Amino acid sequence: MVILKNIHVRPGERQMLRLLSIFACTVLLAANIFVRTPAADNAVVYFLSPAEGETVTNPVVIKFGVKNMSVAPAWVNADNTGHHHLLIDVELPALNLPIPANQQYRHYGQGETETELALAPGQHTLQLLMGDAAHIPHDPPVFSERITITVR
Ligand SMILES: [Cu+2]
Repeated sequence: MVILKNIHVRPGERQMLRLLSIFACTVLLAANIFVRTPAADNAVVYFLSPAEGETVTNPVVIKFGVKNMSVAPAWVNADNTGHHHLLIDVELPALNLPIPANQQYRHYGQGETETELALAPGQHTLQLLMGDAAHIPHDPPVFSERITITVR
């Protein structure tokens, strides 16, 4: 404090410091604004099918499995429940933000536990990630192994 008192701050710099502190507060707020839903430490999500390394044909039937957690539609907000997200040829997203929604990050917000997809021939990676009512991964996050399949 004594050191700060002795530093001479000109009016322009004072304005800059004020803006910087507002910016810092905004960043801190944004980081905490998404409250993550708790999940059981032993919650597991996995593929019932296809299997790692499997060669499949279109339409590809993908079945989602979950243990020690319940599947619920996106509008249900309860601890240790969530809905599936299928990640296709993409890395895990930020785990403290809503999961993106596009062709690579697919939401199963009705509480679906399987889907049928038409995938281009060749290799693809698939991964499951649970999300809560706000489509945010749980704390701790519940995601599957990333599997590689080949579509003929
Ligand atoms: Cu979602």
